[in-house]
Amino acid sequence: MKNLVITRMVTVLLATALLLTTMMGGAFAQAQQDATITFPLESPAEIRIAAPDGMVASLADNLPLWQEIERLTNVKITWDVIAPVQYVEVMKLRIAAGTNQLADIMLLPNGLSMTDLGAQGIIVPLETYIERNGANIKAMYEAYPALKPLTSAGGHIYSINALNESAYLAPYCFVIRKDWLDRLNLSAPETIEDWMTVLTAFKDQDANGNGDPSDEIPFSAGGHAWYTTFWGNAWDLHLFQTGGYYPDENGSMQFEFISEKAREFYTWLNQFYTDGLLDPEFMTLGSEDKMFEKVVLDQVGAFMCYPSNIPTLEAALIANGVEDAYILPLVPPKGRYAQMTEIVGDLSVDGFVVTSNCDNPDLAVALMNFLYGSQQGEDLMNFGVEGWTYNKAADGTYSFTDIVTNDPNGLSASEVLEGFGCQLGLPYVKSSEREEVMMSGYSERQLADILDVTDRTRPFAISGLILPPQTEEETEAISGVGGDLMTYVWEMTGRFTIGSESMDQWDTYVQTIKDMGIDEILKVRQAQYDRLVAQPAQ
Ligand SMILES: [Ca+2]
Repeated sequence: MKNLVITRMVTVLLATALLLTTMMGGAFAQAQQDATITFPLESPAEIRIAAPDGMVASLADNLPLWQEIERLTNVKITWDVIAPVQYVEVMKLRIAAGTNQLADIMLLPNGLSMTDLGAQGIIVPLETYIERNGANIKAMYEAYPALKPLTSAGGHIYSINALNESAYLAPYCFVIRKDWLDRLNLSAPETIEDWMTVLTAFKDQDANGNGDPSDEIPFSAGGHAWYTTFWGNAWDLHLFQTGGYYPDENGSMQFEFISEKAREFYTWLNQFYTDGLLDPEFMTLGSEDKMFEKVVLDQVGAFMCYPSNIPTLEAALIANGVEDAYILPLVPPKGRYAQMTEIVGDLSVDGFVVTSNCDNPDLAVALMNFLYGSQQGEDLMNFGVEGWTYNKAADGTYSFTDIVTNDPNGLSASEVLEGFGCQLGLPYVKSSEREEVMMSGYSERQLADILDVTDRTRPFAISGLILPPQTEEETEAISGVGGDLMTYVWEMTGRFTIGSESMDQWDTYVQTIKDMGIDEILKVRQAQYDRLVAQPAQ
């Protein structure tokens, strides 16, 4: 929320600066003023947007929020929506077929390069339009320093990406059964050693109190070797959200999956597994949902989840007869090298671009600017239509109406809002306020625990690193290199964990990854990272 305050101040300053420029300049400033767009437009205009469709309702069905946005802007929106699972494939075909059928604005299909599309003239550079009609967008560059490099390629800005202001709220974390701790007279673990002690007690004793001391799974994780890398944060490893490409203290890019700290971490994880603390099914469960099934059967002592999962899981446990079920979210454990947690980044990797088929890019940018950073736009995209889906009190506090919180078909509040058109269609800023209001259905204890873990985790939380796009040359340089590198990494780290490959083979594993061309990939990652920290001038 602090970001937002700064953002709004910057917005005002930028708006003032633009106004002064306009007032002082001559003919050039006059031309700029002509292109400056204010909503509602005096005469109606049209914009066509290609985007993944909503899951609850289709944007093509004239959803209430978008009717309101059309009314406020006098811009008629034509939707070119595609089911999310097909979006990338369909859009790739359309782009290959030529630009003359493309929508004015589209979500850049994942896997297509902004650099390539820009070089081919399929998407247009946005910086001059942002200069004229993007005061809010520019303010976001100040508030989120990694945003501009992420959305730039070849010296141009090409995309406007969603932002997550609530990234630090209720972060993904370790959780533990507080009622199991209480039954065994243990305190919540704070260090990796504490965790080993507590989980060993869960394994050896009747922690769930059903009379059988051998039916407890001390720690479970859902379905892939990736999940267990969350523990790696305590070894100062950035494997979980960042994927292992991370700079060392000198800014030199490393592949942490082959580092000495990774060797120590996997030696520990193997011990953790051999000691019977890790669910032997952790790699074969198939999905996190399967793990949750074990959790609600009162079999699992600790696991990882979003704190927002806790109320549902506790309710299911209680329904299964565990009346005192209490799942406590915890701050990241202190390890030998770090106390740290990588959270989902506050920047969305996929952005909206303007195509060369758009005959009014000023309007396209102005529309995104309106929804992106203005208070009105943020309220619309997060809360819907005032007086209908939400109310805002004089002191600025939000509350959802019954339509949102009490859906007759049992939809969750998020689902109802999505059905109105919220957080769909164009880039938006995911608001912390909305997430906080969403928690109003939690019990007092659940809410207190979640806010407490949010506050106490904040000093240890770092955002997953997202690198700016590769250039054409970079893509070419590593095409064909390390194609199945991650497949190999997951296979081997899984084997090291369960002991089907001895840790004695670590050096061979590292050498194989070198042979696969990791150094060439690191050269490219280094250049990308250098662009991220260099902060190109406005
Ligand atoms: Ca038991």
